[in-house]
Amino acid sequence: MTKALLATVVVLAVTVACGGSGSSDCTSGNAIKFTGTLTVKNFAFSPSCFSVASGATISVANSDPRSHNFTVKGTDVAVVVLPGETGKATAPGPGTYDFVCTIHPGMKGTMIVT
Ligand SMILES: [Cu+2]
Repeated sequence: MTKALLATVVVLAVTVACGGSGSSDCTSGNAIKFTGTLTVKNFAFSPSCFSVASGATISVANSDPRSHNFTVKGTDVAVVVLPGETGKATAPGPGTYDFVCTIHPGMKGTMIVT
């Protein structure tokens, strides 16, 4: 009985975490497990849908000849990355977050922090 109740609570928690304000169809089911580096190339983030552990270091490598930034909505994460350089950010607390380059609003993605 107690285990069944716990399982129900976990399912509800996961549903709420993934049904938040994320604007994309990035979910825990299709997010790529993050490997440490977020690449910026040709005005796009890769991967643009990933899962990462809270507190993990996110290296943002800019392969473009233009400056970009990695800004996570709803957090204080905002890292400027100059051409050819790599910036570092720390994954915030658990939740689903949209991120964007505020210089080029078309550059965006979603990360699921666990
Ligand atoms: Cu940019």
